[in-house]
Amino acid sequence: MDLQQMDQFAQSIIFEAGRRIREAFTYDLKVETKSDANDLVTNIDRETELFFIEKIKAFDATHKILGEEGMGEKVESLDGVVWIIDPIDGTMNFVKQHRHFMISIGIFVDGIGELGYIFDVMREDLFHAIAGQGAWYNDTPLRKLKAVPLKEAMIGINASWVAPNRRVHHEKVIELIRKIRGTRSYGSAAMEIAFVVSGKLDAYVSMRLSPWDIAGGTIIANEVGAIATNLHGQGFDFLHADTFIIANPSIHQELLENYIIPYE
Ligand code: 2AM
Ligand code: CA
Ligand code: CA
Ligand code: CA
Repeated sequence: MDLQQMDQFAQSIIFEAGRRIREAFTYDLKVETKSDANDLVTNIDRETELFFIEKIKAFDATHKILGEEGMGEKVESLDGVVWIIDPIDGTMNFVKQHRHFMISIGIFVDGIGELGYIFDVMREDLFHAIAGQGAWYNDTPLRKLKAVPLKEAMIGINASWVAPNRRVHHEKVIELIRKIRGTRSYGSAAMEIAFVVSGKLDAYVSMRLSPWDIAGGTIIANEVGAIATNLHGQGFDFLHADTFIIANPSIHQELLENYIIPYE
């Protein structure tokens, strides 16, 4: 497996997909809802996923593709080469703000995350990693994360912890919010993960994410020493949805032990 060659190919189709998405703003987006009224998808999400599938299959027909919009084949294991793709992460931002949305891709070889990408489409900013070789923000290497005390931490979390079907002990989250420097909520899991691996956030927590939301980001995380697990401290399996936390290694355990405590 030539990772360098696959990395070049992946970067080329990511930049091309980005150009196509930016051009799409010149014609109408068709917006539909999925599981609920706030769960959006557009024709561009689907077209972008199809674009990736066609390009990847032409590159190597044995590669499998697991994408959010389900335009590829059914993927039931991580055997062989598997691309896990979110064609647009932050679809609500895409529709409403025309910015702050990402292409997120993780490439696994026999279950090992080897190449990870988070691409800010409007800024043309790429976060990427090659397992064992490092991670970069465009051409600049990303450093190993430096320790941060919890009271100085800035944490990405959205308001779902106060939702009626909340999954964590909310009084503990209130304690956490009082203790830390501040919270942020950007509406794109991939963007928040990109901020954690580059030290602009110290942790990001979500009550429910799918493999395509985090695949690229967790591969980048490994290279900078960020720790990504579910809220029980276990590794994500990349075939099912789960709770999620990624954090600076100096606060990951403290967050899970004392503040972000799931009901079951
Ligand atoms: P998406 O834009 O690709 O759907 C904020 O909503 C973040 O949570 C986004 O990264 C979004 O990804 C993700 N997300 C995961 N499941 C979602 C759902 N059911 N509805 C809305 N956003 C979801
Ligand atoms: Ca979605
Ligand atoms: Ca997503
Ligand atoms: Ca998406």
